[in-house]
Amino acid sequence: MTDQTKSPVTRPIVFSGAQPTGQLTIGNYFGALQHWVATQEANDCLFCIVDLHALTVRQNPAELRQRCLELAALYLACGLDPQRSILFIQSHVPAHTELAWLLNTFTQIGELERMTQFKDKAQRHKHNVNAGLFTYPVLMAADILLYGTHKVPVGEDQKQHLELTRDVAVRFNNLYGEVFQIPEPLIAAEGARVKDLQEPTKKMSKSAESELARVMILDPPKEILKKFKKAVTDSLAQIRFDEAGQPGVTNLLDLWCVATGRPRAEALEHFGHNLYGKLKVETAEAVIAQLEPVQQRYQALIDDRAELTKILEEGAARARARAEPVMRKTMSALGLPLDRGRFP
Ligand code: ATP
Ligand code: LTN
Repeated sequence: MTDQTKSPVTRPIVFSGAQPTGQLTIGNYFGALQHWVATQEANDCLFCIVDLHALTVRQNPAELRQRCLELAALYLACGLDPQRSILFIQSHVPAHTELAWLLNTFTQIGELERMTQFKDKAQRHKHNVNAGLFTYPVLMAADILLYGTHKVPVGEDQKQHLELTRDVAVRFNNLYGEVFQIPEPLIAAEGARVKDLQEPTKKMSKSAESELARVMILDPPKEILKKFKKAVTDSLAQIRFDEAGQPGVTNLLDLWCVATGRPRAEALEHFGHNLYGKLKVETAEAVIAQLEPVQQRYQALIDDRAELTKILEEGAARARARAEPVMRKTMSALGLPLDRGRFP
């Protein structure tokens, strides 16, 4: 039996999400979205727009609403297919926050204090270190565990959150029996850690201060070329993979590999003893070529608000139904009453 002919029930369940906190970068694309598209073939996938996570940093309400739609259009433009996968907005499925509350009581403060994303964000948003920022990983654990997820395709930066999710699920199961499926992270060998073009020791982030630091999926080709030409490298004048000694050059080489689909050895052969100019320009060209079809599809999709809304509403209805069995099992395990109307 081929994967396509297997029923959704027997295919592994995949869950992932991105925050509608701004335009997505090529880090999000090569680290996550590109892999999500590929996983649709053989898996039963749910892809979420995690608007509740975005609230951990202050958002403008009208912009947040618009960004959810833009992110939905981008999901579709990248190739996520609402016929095959469930695409939805997190806040449309109340079970995410319900389960998050229950899981809060199985998560230790010390565990959350160790999360590097919390430490980074608390540092960057000193005036608003809210409790939601602190318990962000618990809501993420709820997202994942709610659907009996087997695999979670994410970038390297999310590995620690996945480990916490697993720890919480194992802890719960040890106390109450096999309620949660223990999920595995799916972190690609390439593209999982795209670096900031100006400070190549840091991950490329949507919210980086300098615009030159990040390349957006929807940046016009001219912009992309400009940003790559200004990328920080070094003065060693040698092309090699050396993350510690030459992070800028290594990042460009890795991006060239991921955008062309060619292996590292070929990159070294191709760029040989050239100066960095060729590396910058050709990496930009490879990235532009990858993004061009996505950009074209996006323009056609973003104006059709009615269609986007319909896809998201249908996705949410399917997700709500899918979330119910785990929610029931969890409540039952904890001794919570099951007759509260929503669960006949
Ligand atoms: P923010 O910068 O606002 O915190 P983010 O881009 O880190 O946002 P998400 O939008 O939630 O966060 O990320 C969606 C996916 O993109 C996640 O799977 C994440 O691991 C991946 N990702 C984000 N940045 C990179 C990067 N630089 N390289 C590879 N993958 C990344
Ligand atoms: N925290 C993730 C986004 C996210 C997520 C998830 C990813 C929220 N819930 C569930 C995978 C599975 C981030 O990338 N910042």
